[in-house]
Amino acid sequence: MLTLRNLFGAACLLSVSTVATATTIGFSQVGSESGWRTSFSESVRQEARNRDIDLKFADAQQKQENQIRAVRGFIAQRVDAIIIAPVVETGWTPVLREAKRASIPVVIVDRNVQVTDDSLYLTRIASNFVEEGRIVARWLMAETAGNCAIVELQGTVGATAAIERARGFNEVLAEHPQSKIIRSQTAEFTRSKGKEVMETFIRAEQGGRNICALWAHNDEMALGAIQAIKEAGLKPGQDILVVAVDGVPDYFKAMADGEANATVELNPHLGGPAFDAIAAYLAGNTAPPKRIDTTGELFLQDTAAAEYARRTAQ
Ligand code: GZL
Repeated sequence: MLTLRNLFGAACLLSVSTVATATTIGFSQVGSESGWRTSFSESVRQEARNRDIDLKFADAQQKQENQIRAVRGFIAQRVDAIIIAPVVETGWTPVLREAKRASIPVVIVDRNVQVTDDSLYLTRIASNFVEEGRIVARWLMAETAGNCAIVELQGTVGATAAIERARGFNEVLAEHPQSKIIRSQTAEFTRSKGKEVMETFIRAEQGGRNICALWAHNDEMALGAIQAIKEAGLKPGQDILVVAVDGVPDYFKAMADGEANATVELNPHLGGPAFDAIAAYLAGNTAPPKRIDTTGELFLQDTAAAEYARRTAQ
């Protein structure tokens, strides 16, 4: 006979089993070096809350050793799955093998890992960084009739986004012999380093008068460089054209103010597709596509004010 006592006991058992089945996922994030990165992190956290996922978030402050330590910690905690946003491409094979030996699926998001055995991760969700570089370069070559002396602020050395954006940009530049990159240096994807390096470029290039355009591998570095251009008495977006990638709100504001010219949006909402791939795997679909593409589109000054309003209203 079903008594209230039995019913209560069954309810407790069910609630414990429900709690016990909540998915636990470890997320090793690069850091918080840019506006894009922080919006990416917030998007993943929100998506985890939406799905009742117990997210273990580890910020590596842009150091790979911190990421590897965090992933080993997730393995020791026996999480259900691991998401890695790798700061650089190399050095991942040993810890990915440890995750595989522990039968814990790993999803790579954003930048890539350089491994010979792609069974070490379930899938990679990311933009096509080479295409981002091509899109920006094509716009700049059209804007300058293929005749432009360019300074380049590179992203973090060894990061896929830096390697591949440069590859795509240079591929298009090679079609325009009147254009070339006259100075290039890493500014580590940060605003402060972007300002610092651009100041040295300006000093080295006749107070900036030799420079036709700045190509920055992300908006954050470009925003720092814009400050340096203004402090040198020049007009960013006019005296020196400014092009970048990410599509962060502050950069849309700069374009709306005429201080920057173009960017390619980088989708920060990578948590949903990552959680979907993990859920499918845990439900028995062990073969999601190896690569999920999230490449964004080009944005220019003509829509910047509306885009800024839309993105800051939310
Ligand atoms: C690219 C991503 C880059 C962003 C930067 O997908 O890895 O890292 O473009 C961030 O803003 O630092």
